[in-house]
Amino acid sequence: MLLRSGVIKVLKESIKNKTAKVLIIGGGYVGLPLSVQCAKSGYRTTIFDLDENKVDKINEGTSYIGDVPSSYLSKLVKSNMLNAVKKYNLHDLEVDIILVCVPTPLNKTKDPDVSSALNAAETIYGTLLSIKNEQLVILESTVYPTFTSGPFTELLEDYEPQKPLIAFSPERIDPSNPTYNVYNTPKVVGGTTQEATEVATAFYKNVVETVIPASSAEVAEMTKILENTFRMINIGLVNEIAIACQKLDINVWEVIEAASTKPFGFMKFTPGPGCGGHCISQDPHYLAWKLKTLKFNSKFIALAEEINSQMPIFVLNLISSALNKIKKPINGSTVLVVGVAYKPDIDDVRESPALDLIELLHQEGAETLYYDPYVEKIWTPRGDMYSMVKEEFELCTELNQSFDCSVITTNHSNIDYNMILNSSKVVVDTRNAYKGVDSNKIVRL
Ligand code: SAJ
Repeated sequence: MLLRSGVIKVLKESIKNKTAKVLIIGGGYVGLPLSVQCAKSGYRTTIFDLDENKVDKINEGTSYIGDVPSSYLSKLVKSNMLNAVKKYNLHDLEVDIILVCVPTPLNKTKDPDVSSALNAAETIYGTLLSIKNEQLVILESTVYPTFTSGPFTELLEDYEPQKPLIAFSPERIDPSNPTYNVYNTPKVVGGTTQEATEVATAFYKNVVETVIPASSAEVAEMTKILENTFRMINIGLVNEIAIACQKLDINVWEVIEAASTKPFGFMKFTPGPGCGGHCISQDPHYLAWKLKTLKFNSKFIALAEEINSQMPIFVLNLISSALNKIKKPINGSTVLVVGVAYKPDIDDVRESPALDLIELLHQEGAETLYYDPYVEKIWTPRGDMYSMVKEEFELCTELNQSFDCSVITTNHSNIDYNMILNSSKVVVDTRNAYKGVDSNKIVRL
């Protein structure tokens, strides 16, 4: 049995000459692009996912993630640089580097659900470590600070003879971002030991353009939390500014454009019907939860959450006053919600505030329909299912009939907003989709 130092030397060598084999646990919007980048960089890469459909699709070379073209994926699969496995045949895998990219959502009470990350650790401990002497395990899923060196490592630490090197590196995937991808987005990485940081840094340097070593896993965990809490709080601020401007009868969009001319010390955020997505609206609650265990309440996160989560109600009131203009109550009116994805030009509806608004409209008795070219079907938080209103929508626009009110909740770039305006009696615009359009039919956030 090699001494630990010798084993680590072997691992470093295998990283350097790219004979190291990589396993990615979790083939989702983080794991699949990362796997492709690892394989493209010359590392034989395997993806393990509990969803057997995903495993089959990957092995067929069929991508299910917009940012990963199937042509890319199939080339790597055909050249045997990338494949996927199902639970039952993890045992015959000899891997050196394991990247954990599993979902770490919040539960209903906004407490972190890290069960998938702990299950991944058990999978590693139970099946994989027994195969190889030394391994590098890097957690990429968003967690609360101290989780990596705490519960995640504790699951692995009584493993003999060799404990794996363990590090944390926050995923910075921005779905459908046309400029930034896995390769050119700088990668922060911090190990539970200095050695783990060094080895993880050496690996990522062969996979991405820029690597930023941190002095610990906690620094890397907190980096991710700061990045996304910064956004959530500024979204909350600009939403409160929008409410203030409504009360002062000032056009908030003009104010934001004017403030954006400041070449330093200002960063543009825009208001909307709330804060959706699986990152920004969720990650800051990891920090809030951890701080609560330390008897500290983060006021900023709680306040931003309060403002952002109230925005659907604020928009409902805008719809009510817009319908009042045409002497119609919400109850019985036909309201078309336009754009239900959580941000423009993607099909992801997770935590989308449009779903909350649809539920509120339904509760108020509106005949609620939605139109979103990216999303065929949705379920509201209460579980009601809606299919996209393709037929009625096209009929209305062709026959120039009209919806009592249309509300723009997500401003996809491929929607004809003029058509929406012509086929609605009033329009509530929460995304400045009608910038520069002068019409008394439009009520703006
Ligand atoms: N939102 C606003 N106003 C804004 C910005 C966002 O209302 O000024 C809303 C969006 O409509 C959405 C939510 O907030 O519902 C989140 O938007 P986001 O632009 O932050 O998009 P995400 O959630 O996809 O965030 C990702 C993040 N990437 C990772 O966490 C790895 C984030 O760090 C990126 O900065 C962000 O994409 C981005 O820049 O697009």
